[in-house]
Amino acid sequence: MTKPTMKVLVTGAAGQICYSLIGMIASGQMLGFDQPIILHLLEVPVAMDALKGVCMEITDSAYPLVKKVVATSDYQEAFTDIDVCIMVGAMPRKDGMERKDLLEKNASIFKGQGEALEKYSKKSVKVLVVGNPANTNCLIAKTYAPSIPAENFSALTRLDHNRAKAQVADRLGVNVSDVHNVTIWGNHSSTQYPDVSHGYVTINGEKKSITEAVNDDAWLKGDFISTVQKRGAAVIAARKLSSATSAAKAIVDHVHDWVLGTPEGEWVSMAIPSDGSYGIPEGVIYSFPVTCKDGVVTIVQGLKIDDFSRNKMEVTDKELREEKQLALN
Ligand SMILES: NC(=O)c1ccc[n+]([C@@H]2O[C@H](COP(=O)([O-])OP(=O)(O)OC[C@H]3O[C@@H](n4cnc5c(N)ncnc54)[C@H](O)[C@@H]3O)[C@@H](O)[C@H]2O)c1
Ligand SMILES: *C1O[C@H](CO)[C@@H](O)[C@H](O)[C@H]1NC(C)=O
Ligand SMILES: *[C@@H]1O[C@H](CO)[C@@H](O)[C@H](O)[C@H]1NC(C)=O
Ligand SMILES: *[C@@H]1O[C@H](CO)[C@@H](O)[C@H](O)[C@H]1NC(C)=O
Ligand SMILES: *[C@@H]1O[C@H](CO)[C@@H](O)[C@H](O)[C@H]1NC(C)=O
Ligand SMILES: CC(=O)N[C@H]1CO[C@H](CO)[C@@H](O)[C@@H]1O
Repeated sequence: MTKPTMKVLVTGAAGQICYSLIGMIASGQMLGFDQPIILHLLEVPVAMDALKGVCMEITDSAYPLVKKVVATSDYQEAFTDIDVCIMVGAMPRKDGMERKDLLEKNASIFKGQGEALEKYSKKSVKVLVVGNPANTNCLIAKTYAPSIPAENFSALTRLDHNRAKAQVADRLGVNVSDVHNVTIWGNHSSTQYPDVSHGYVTINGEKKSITEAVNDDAWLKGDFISTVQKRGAAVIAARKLSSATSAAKAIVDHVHDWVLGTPEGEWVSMAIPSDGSYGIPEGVIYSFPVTCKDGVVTIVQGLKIDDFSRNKMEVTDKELREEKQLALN
């Protein structure tokens, strides 16, 4: 029995993240190795030649799960009947560029694409916004697609989540898959709060809190947090281009867990419309610890928040609210 085909739209498909991403999706890493897909690839008209090259490479890779590829710069063609929408297309942040500049220039992209979601897509479409400023772009797209449930919009903080896990694993010399329940709170920016206070590691089959295993509070409250917060900038400084292959991997992880479920005993971080949990008022797209089952995202409840965490969670919330004002004006 083959599963019904799923339609996946990727925007910014000729860009550098998508150059890593499309192959991962086409091979089945994102939606399952038994899930046939139709790829919709959206680009701006000037990038259509480059996109043609990408399409040739998809053909040449001979992916058994790819039933069809639609490469287009037309919103109707791109957004019609899609099941998953991955919005990567935007202007990447360059060395020294302020996010404010990006915001003004690119809010209009997400307004137009939100309207296209509203008009052409299935109401059950799952939307992931990656293009920066991701949280606020997601809010804009959601605003212009009012008939799609808010629960089906999200922005990417999984890259930050993965970075936090990797830093802890490296510090402890353990497998990254033995690090669990770290949280990214807030905005995908340098004010995000990577929080390991509820996390645990499995060492020789035994669970231990990360705080206890690391046993270095100064590092956990200092260099660890700032390394994760500033990792994106560090990659840009080194590569002169923003993170691409790690962003692609994070996108695949995010959508995989959203559609197919988070593993038992584990939560992940997703930026989603706040429902008031943890005192973060509604109205912003904020990253929370979540579990997913049958396509439904649930915020992990009841975590104790100490003063150190509370303060950091509020800083990032305040910033998102300011940005929301700016964006919606
Ligand atoms: N949330 C995260 O964790 C995270 C991580 C890394 C990068 N990013 C962001 O992802 C975005 C893409 O990064 P990249 O390195 O692939 O950039 P890139 O410049 O290589 O590619 C972006 C592509 O988007 C296309 N594009 C622009 N406007 C478009 C539109 N209206 N419709 C369709 N396509 C459009 C461009 O033509 C370009 O090919 C950037 O905004 C970057 O800051 C986010
Ligand atoms: C979050 O915070 C910054 C403020 O420095 C804002 O400008 C930025 O665009 C936001 N980031 C995202 C990804 O939304
Ligand atoms: C979100 O989308 C899924 C399918 O992708 C759908 O089953 C679900 O009903 C949607 N969520 C809500 C709250 O409607
Ligand atoms: C890391 O963990 C994964 C999953 O448990 C396992 O498959 C892999 O072999 C481990 N790798 C190492 C180097 O221990
Ligand atoms: C980790 O998160 C999962 C999902 O919320 C939860 O079931 C589990 O109890 C958590 N583990 C620990 C040790 O807190
Ligand atoms: C639609 C839109 O305004 N896009 C802009 C996004 O930002 C880049 C970089 O400044 C501009 O080139 C785009 O025109």
